[in-house]
Amino acid sequence: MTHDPVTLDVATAQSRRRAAHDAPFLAAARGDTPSRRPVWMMRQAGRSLPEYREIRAHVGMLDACFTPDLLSEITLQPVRRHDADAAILFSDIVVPLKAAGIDLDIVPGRGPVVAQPIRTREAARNLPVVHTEQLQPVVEGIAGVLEGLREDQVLIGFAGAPFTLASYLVEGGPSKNHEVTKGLMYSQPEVWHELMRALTPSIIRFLAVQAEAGVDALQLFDSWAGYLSARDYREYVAPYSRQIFAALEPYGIPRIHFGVGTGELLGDMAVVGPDVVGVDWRVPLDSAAERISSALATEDPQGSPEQRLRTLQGNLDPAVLFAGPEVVREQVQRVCGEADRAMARGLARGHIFNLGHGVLPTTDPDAITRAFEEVHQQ
Ligand code: 1CP
Repeated sequence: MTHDPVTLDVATAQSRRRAAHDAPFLAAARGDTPSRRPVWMMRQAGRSLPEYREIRAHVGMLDACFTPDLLSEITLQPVRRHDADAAILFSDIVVPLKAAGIDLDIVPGRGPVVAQPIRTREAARNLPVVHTEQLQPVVEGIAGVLEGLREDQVLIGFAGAPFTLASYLVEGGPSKNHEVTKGLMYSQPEVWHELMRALTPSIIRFLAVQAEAGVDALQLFDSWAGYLSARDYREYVAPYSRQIFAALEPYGIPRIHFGVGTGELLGDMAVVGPDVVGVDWRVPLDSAAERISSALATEDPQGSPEQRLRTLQGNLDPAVLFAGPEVVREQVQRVCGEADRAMARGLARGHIFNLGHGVLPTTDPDAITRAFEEVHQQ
């Protein structure tokens, strides 16, 4: 199957966007000085919150993702509770696949499970591409979130990157080592590239739909890219992620890229086109900034020093939130200090505080609120 290029409606996106120009998140993403240090946390919406568990007691995960009122309410819960500078849309990386008609479910305690794993060229070629109309509940949910946010708070839309999505499709569900996926990638590269080519337009469309519904920023999650060597990342993944970032550029909103355990890939993930690079907790932010700026310099030797600067996002270890207020305070200060050092050394242009991966389900919500307060004092 050949895929039509995704056409963008930049004017609609601009008309839907609120005047959140001075929002701390946007200032930090651009490299301006924010009025306070912005903070949000991956998986801030979800099981750590009793108000979320109450809603989810009566409704399945995917049903919640396709019910506009519920998805706006769940998205706003952590923003209200923790005074977050950004909301992340309550959805899931498999939502565009489900919307396109792929038979999958999100199984409690496990994650996305796909009824018929995609392992052949034919299956890859026949993968449906999502249409805008199939994502209408997401568009309506976004409108509800935007109504509930203050002007200085932003909404982040997101999608899973091709490698991470492919892993669920090829394995058939969550995987520890991603061996079926990598086995296919190495043994049948033509099938792999067919699958990447089939997924890329759906990812672009899912992100474009969110941009045109008015989100203020977009994050591409390549959660499991850290399982790849840099060489394999460049050959099998980077071209598609690069295509996605390039396609979104006309919207002019910050584009964030993040993966777990990607210390060795930070430079490669930075050169495919994000404005903000998410860093997991294993690499101090100042070391991360060195890796990012040196990769950008190598990629574009003629570029100006400013062109080598990205905003850092991260990177408190989510487990620190279990260690009590004193440790949280110290560790928040350490992370902010590392980010400030990177900026002072001219290696980064801004800092958006986050965890180094998602909030763990058993985290005490009050510990999260205290961490937000601590960041705002930095
Ligand atoms: O019953 C439940 O509450 C299910 C748990 C859950 C939640 C809360 C899943 C199943 N998805 C989500 C929401 C979700 N997923 C959000 C929005 C909420 C927020 O961040 O505040 C986001 C951004 C995601 C993205 C997502 N889903 C990623 C990328 C981010 C990451 O954490 O790395 C991935 C890898 C998934 C797959 C997925 N969905 C759900 C689970 C448990 C998993 C991971 C499964 C695995 O370990 O492979």
